[in-house]
Amino acid sequence: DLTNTFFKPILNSDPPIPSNRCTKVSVIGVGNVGMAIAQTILTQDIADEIALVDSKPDKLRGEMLDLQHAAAFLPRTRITASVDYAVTAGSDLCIVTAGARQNPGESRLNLLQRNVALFRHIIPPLAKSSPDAILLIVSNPVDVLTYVAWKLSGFPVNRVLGSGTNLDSSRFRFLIADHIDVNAQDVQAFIVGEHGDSSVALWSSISVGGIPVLSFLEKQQIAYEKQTLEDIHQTVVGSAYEVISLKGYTSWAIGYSVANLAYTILRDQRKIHPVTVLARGFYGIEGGDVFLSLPALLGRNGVVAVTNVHMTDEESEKLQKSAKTILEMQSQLGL
Ligand code: 6V0
Repeated sequence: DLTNTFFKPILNSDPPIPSNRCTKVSVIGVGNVGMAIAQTILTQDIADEIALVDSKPDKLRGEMLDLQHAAAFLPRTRITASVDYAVTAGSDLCIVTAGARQNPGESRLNLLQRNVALFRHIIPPLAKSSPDAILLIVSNPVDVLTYVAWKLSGFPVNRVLGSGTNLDSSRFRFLIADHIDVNAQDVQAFIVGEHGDSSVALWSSISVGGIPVLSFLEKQQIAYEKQTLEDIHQTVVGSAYEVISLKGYTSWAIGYSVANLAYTILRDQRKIHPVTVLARGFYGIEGGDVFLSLPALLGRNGVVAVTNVHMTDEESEKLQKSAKTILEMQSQLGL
């Protein structure tokens, strides 16, 4: 073989260590979002292999080749692709971004039902090929589809999560950081609940460089308008709509946001991210197996725990309302 033609083994060396323990990530759906995630993961050097799956074979092969051609500039990563789920076998992390797009005038419920039908074709073969993997759902509506993926995979609840409000929280941190002209990484702020219109901004727990913002302002008797806070949250809620109306889709921020989750999970960073998890029993959320975003501790086992962050009565009431909105949608699926 070519390796032995090019290289002579050094004398008296140990036999090669079997290289069968590699970190493998699969990305299902190679649209704008799937490819932004795949390419960001590539630059972070967290996977030895990335497997791509899509239902369109030409698009899939084109995307695979285009990434492979960047090999000279990137950490060594094997990139494979197929319409067959066998290519995903033995994955540590499976990221699902496949989804139908909303047709003009189509209701969200109708779109959801079409995506549930897609998930029936995607999740069972994915779970079968990688029975020990962590499933990370990105397709929208992400909260309900994470529930659907949990049901269809039969996986334990720690190994099924959704990207949820991780992106909304990053938009929120950016806007606050911009407002006070500080690095967004120094702003600790969570948006929880539904990834979408009923999301909840946890103003009471925002801190900048360790300083709790609202109580600081109150102590200094600095007046702030509640409306200013509400406006920032509304800008976050409108962000996706704005980007989609301007460029047709969102990609870079969701790419970084999901690659960041992949890093925390695969490198066992035990960092706290607001992501979609089974929320029943937390913060007074009752009434069924509802999935929505809460600040969760993530590591190599997936979801390790949910953080006991302080919420005001108003915030936890809003969160419970958000849970009801999602449960209503879920109850119409008959799963
Ligand atoms: P896109 O560019 O239309 O890509 C979707 C891809 O899925 C296409 O390449 C399709 O061929 C593929 N696909 C469709 N059906 C199947 C199937 N059965 N098996 C395999 N592949 C299939 O969409 P885009 O990439 O822009 O968005 C993908 C999903 O991510 C959508 O549901 C978005 O709403 C969702 N997003 C979620 C975000 C979040 O924060 N959770 C953020 C942005 C987008």
